[in-house]
Amino acid sequence: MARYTRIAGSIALITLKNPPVNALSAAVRQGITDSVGRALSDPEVEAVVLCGEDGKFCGGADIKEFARPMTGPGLVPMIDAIEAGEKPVVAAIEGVALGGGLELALACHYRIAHYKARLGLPEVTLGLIPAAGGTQRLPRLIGVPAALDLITTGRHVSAHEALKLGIVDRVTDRNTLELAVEFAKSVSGQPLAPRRLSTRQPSCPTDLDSFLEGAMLRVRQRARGAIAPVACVQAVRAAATLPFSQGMEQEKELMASLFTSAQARAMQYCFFSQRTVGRWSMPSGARWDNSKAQPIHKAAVIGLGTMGRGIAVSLVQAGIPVVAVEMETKQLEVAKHAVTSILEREAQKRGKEPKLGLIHFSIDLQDLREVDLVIEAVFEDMALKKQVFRELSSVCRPNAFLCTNTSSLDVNQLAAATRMPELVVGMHFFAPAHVMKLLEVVYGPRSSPVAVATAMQLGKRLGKVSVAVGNCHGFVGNRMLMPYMEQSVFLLEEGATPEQVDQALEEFGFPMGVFRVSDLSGLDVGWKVRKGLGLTGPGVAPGESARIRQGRRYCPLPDLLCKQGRLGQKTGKGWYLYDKPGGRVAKSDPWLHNFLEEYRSQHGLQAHPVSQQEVLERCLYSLINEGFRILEDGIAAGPEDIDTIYVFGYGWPPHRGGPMFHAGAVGLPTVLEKLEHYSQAHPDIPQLQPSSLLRRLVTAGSPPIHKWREVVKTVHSQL
Ligand code: 3H9
Repeated sequence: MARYTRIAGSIALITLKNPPVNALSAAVRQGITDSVGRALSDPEVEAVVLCGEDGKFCGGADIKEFARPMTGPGLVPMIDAIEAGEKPVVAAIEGVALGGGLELALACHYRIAHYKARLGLPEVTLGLIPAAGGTQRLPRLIGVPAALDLITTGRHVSAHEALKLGIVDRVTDRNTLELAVEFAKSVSGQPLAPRRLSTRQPSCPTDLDSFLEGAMLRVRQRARGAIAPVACVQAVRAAATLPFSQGMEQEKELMASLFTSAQARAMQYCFFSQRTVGRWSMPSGARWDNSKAQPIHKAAVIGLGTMGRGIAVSLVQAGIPVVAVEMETKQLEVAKHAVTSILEREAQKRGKEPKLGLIHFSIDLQDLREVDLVIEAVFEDMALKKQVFRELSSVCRPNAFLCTNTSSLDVNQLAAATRMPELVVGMHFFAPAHVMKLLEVVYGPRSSPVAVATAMQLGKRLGKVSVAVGNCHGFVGNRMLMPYMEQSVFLLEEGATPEQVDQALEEFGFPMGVFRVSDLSGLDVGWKVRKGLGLTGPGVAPGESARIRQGRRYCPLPDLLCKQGRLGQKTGKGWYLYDKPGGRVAKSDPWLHNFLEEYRSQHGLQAHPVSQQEVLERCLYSLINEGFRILEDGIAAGPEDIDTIYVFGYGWPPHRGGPMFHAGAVGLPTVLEKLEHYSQAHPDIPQLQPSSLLRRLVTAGSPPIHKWREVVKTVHSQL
């Protein structure tokens, strides 16, 4: 709703009231419409101030209403009435003015923002466009290029950037409401026509057509198949080329086609999933709301390779003092140089001073005596990590949390090497750790709820999307990646090329196909894991067939490339060829194609044409199948956790919701039928055998994804 009050004699104050973000629900729209009408018709009111309760202007249209039939007044007529009114309306923006919230502010004649406020039109991240006039008014206020940037990326800007762009008229560190009231008084009686954005001409680049064409090209490339960013460009083009009323018509038409689209549903599911995962739970019954996090005043990172450096940078950027430890002086100096330059570069990007004083580099473990939490990021080797945990356990305070950044190793074994196993959890960051948003917080059977709550809370402070997951090989993300990667190499044995597989996955929406990613991260990473699992190297029993391991199909192709020194970009060749070691541009490699042919003939394999459909079904459904097993095993609390991990950590296109959402969108019976088909064709690949949870869900009539948790609960209760 909206509260109407009269203050300072002649000012009507309209306060949006809909916690937590004052979203524009039907009741709020009704409240604003009524209050604006009242203010305009009251002869004693000279000006109006619009604000939001609890220090938040407005988070936009109420996304929860999107799934229901629309009730109450429309946003567009409400906004138009504000702009057309004959009394000045001043928006007093605190906290956020996002989406419909900013569109509401753009209809006001003046905008005053608190310096901590954030503004933006993030509709594109929900699969939509700002369709309450945002695509038409913003270009008329700040020009086509700047508006296009904000609308197609959905990025939030600070109040200071908004002032520079011309979105707001004033920024204040005082009481925003008081200033807005003073301001409203000072402008009452002044002509309003120049302040109505709908009457302005947008400022356009001189070569508008080629500018818009170039923008469309760039947006299409970045969109990876998402339709909303393209519609954003079309709507801004309408603003640049058509009168306001016709532009509004175009905006409405574009929104109508997006609003009910599968992509918008997927992206809104992602939005809510990201929030659902914050309400974590453990099988023991410990939850986000009954487990108290401990404050972290000082942390440490042990091992300053690529991951450790990124983690240290993340901690410093969040304002947490860090002790950064390496084993030897020489390595420490190299790491110090690298961390310092990342901190300087990142600070420069944000126009801030680097917080170099917060980090202390050391080779002495005794420096860890005072820290509240340690993140171990040494080499991925169980014996080495156990040694480190034993030492940490004797050096650190008894109540210090000991976290490991392992990407797959058993957290429980590390906990067992310490005196306080309940204080040990996994904090699995993704590279580069100061950039990637995902954090898997891994609890072992002995991890205490306090330790999990503390790691989750720390993740939030670092700006990460943190997901609590159980302990198993590879946790959630990497465990699901294994069958996906296996299928991709099996497809090479059967006749596909890396180019074909990558193209299918990139057209689906991944930023990079599986082989390009493998070249980027280094083929030796997986080689080491497979050696550790006894799948290759000295651990393999003599006489075992090259293509069978532990009774299942195995593909030695990646191992063979590693043995040839083809480790990916760093050696200048892997699945593709690069112009030099460290080169970035992947080219097809005739050598590799010959090698694949020779390999097939050596193993008596008949190449057959592999369709794009088969690539997608084999790679994606095997990954999804593992996701169902993970739910069944209780490693992830719900499908939202898995989907959030994949969208934020593994490049799954958000407009496809995440792997589990995708399974629901394709239809669970279809996924089941395809898996049955492929597992019959390849009985030596057990990962293709449909999981029992998938079968159960199909038997239960394929309920919508938000009901899956109930089915999983029944499965667990029957175990
Ligand atoms: C739009 O405006 C369309 C128009 O252009 C045209 C229409 C014709 N609605 O994120 P938090 C809930 S589209 C409903 O944890 P924070 C959220 O689900 C909209 N609910 O807090 C959560 O609920 P719960 C364009 C919303 O402080 C709770 O609020 N606007 C909405 O970290 C707290 O959220 C956007 O895209 C909403 N609009 O961040 C902005 N927003 O506690 C979307 C939030 O039950 N919102 N909730 O899980 C955000 O980006 C962040 O929520 C915000 C606050 C930055 C505002």
